[in-house]
Amino acid sequence: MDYWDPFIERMPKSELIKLQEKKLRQLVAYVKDHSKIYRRKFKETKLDTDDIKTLDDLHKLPFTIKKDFRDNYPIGMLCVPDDQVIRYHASSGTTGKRTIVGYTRNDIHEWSTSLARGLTSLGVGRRDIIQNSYGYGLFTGGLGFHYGAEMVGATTLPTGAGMTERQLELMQDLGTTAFACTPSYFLHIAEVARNLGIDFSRDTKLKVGLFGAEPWSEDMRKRIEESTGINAYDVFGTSELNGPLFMECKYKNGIHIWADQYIVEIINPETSEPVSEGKKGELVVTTISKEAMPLIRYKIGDITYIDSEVCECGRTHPRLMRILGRADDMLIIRGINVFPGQIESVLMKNPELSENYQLVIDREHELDEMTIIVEITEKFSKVTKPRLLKIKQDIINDLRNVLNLSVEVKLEKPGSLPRSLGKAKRVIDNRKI
Ligand code: DLL
Repeated sequence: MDYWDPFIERMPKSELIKLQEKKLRQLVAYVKDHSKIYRRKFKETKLDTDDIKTLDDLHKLPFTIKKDFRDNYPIGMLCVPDDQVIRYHASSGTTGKRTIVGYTRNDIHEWSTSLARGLTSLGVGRRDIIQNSYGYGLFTGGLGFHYGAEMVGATTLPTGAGMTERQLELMQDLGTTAFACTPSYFLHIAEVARNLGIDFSRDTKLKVGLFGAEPWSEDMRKRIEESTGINAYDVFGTSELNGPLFMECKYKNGIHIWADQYIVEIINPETSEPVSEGKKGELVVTTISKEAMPLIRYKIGDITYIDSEVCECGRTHPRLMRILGRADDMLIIRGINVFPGQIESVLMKNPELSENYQLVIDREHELDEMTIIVEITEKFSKVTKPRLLKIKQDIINDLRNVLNLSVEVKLEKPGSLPRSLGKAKRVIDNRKI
């Protein structure tokens, strides 16, 4: 097993905690000195910063939320003078005003190091060619992966998003071994490849997919791996914490967080109280290595759970189990909590159904109606009407069992739903609430 930094990655837990505690104390002193916003937050919560000594004191610190970025737009969250900032990225702002994140030279180094550790943990290194199809520009996916890939000495092919046929041509011409993009865009690439008669195992050297930036299920992974013969790994991150940061190792048993750089907590999204290890809740992260825009107890909004057991690969840092959805993505349909991921899991168990689906929610006569539109795969597109009716009824029954909810299902021809180059838009909520 290769490690990027064996000393840190296999550090005994007790030492790792000591390191986190030391860096936490430094962080609290740093933001007190460098940030008006945190000074104000500490004052409002009557926090005596000398009281923050160990991880047990973490809960005394105030949360940071996306609104803090928005209220202090564009760069009020900066803790360094402008001349120390060497880059800005911004989130797309689809759910409100965009957030701008600044980076010092050291922040870029730490960020690239997180990715270098992850890439090494899943076996990608200097002999690999990484085709990076995450969007370059303000989105963190492109440049984030680019720097991480260069750090491990891989050859980077910075194609960015889109131009699918060109992606496939370059993949074959240059012998791409690892492909980085959203899982939904990779499904689109795989579909175009099929239509062009390209077989990944026969015609390409592709071995690894580095997929993230949007939720995807274990069943989706199975689909991708079985249909293309590659190993699909989950990558997690968010722009406020730098960008893509953490990934699964070869064992695909959770996403390795780097505890010397980030402290993670899981809280109950309703009460904000910590939940016990292994229980689902909202992810909260404190950055203990960032300079330009460090964050204390940042509520990311994603729902997941943590496993702190040492991984089979020997790494001692905690692992995020799959991201189950966002606290604010949870749909409430006729009073029932529904995560889109639960629906995806049911759909993906049916070999007749493709990975292209959309959930449309309407409100008719004060009642929520959810329609699931899903494409039939090319292979099954010629099945008889009675068979189609049977498939549809089976999905309705399975969803009723899983969600406790009756939904409408529409089966569509292959190619009828829009495809995405980046994050897929799966949910269309037409309710005016
Ligand atoms: O999506 C950073 C990124 C780029 C991650 C490339 C991975 C790969 P944002 O645009 O700020 O940053 O979106 C962050 O996307 O809070 C999650 O809700 C979602 N997300 C990211 N990765 C995953 C994943 C980038 N592996 C938001 N599974 C996060 C599920 C994910 N959701």
